[in-house]
Amino acid sequence: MSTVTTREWRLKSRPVGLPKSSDFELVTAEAREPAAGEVQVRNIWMSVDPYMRGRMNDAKSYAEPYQLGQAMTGGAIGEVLASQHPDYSAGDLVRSMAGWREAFTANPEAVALEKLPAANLPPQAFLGVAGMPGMTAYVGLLRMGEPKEGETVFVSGAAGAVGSLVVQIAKIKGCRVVGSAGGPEKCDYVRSLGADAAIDYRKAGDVKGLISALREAAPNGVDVYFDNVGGDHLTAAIDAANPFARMAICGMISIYNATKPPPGPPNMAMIIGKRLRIQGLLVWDNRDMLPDFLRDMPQWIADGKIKYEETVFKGIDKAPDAFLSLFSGKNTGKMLVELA
Ligand code: NAP
Ligand code: FER
Repeated sequence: MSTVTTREWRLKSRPVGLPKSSDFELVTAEAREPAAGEVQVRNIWMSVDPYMRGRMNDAKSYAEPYQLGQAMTGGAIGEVLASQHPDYSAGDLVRSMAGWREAFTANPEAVALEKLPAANLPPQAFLGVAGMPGMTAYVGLLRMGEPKEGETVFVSGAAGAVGSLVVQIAKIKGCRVVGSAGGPEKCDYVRSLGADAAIDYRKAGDVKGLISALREAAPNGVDVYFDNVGGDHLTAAIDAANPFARMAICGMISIYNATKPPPGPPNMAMIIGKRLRIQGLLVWDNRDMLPDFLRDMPQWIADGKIKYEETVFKGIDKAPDAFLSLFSGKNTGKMLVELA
């Protein structure tokens, strides 16, 4: 057992609009020997996720904001180096919320430490397809969307971590699937996942273009909309929605960096006549579905029904770049930082 030197990313200033590199600070710190009840962990992978942008604001939300001058947090996979806790031993692979750092010493409860679930998948899969984003796709589509065989599902952000899984789960459930993503290569990827049609929202241009592209891609209308993007995508989905369509509002990444309140969809009155059900989704509310998710997802992967992609930045120094790249769509599938 010994003290380990680590580097950790702290929030230096609260970003205005798209965060800048200067909003973050890489600081050297120590992960000391564990005291009684503690574990010392070296992180191998860390996750960067769009929700982290919200935690950089000093705003009331489902989670506490990141504190200035303190290490940021987020999902991470690591290996226990030393343990003074009866449930953990050196060599255990663990997941925690102590990301944005190379190593840490903590009480397991303080960092939501857990051993990786038993499934024959690489460890970093538990940050993506078999982790929070996978669970989000699963509960958002199945519980909020209630897709029925033959119905049309529209998902935005369809080449991303959550969206790429929504596409495939909807196909497993026998739906017709339309996905939108930025650029022709991502649209090819979305089709390769089984989507019946893909919309390049950049090519579509403005909201009028998006509406006509969606009408063309979903000639029978949209029964379920899984929103990862918000803004014009939500307007287009309301336009194309069939009566009694369900909308799972999972994310609105197009407005996370807005510096003034973005306008709502101008066609909201259609919610009435179409009797739309529009529901916000927080993955954590749905822990009761975790056993089902951990049964289905590894099985679907083993059966070849679910494919998943990862985009990997290497080294702790690249973590802010990886995070910022979410907003310019540099990832296909789950964005990850490999630390060791
Ligand atoms: P992701 O989709 O893997 O990565 C973000 C993607 O967003 C980028 O690759 C980019 O793809 C797209 N994007 C960025 N700016 C955009 C813009 N202005 N307009 C349209 N698309 C834009 O991220 P993820 O982790 O899977 O998360 C997807 C969404 O789910 C996010 O909105 C996130 O906040 C939300 N989420 C919610 C929960 C929850 O519990 N509610 C849990 C997890 C995730 P393109 O290249 O296609 O533009
Ligand atoms: C996310 C985007 C937004 C997310 C949570 C939120 C867990 C919640 C926002 C709020 O409470 O204001 O990706 O993931």
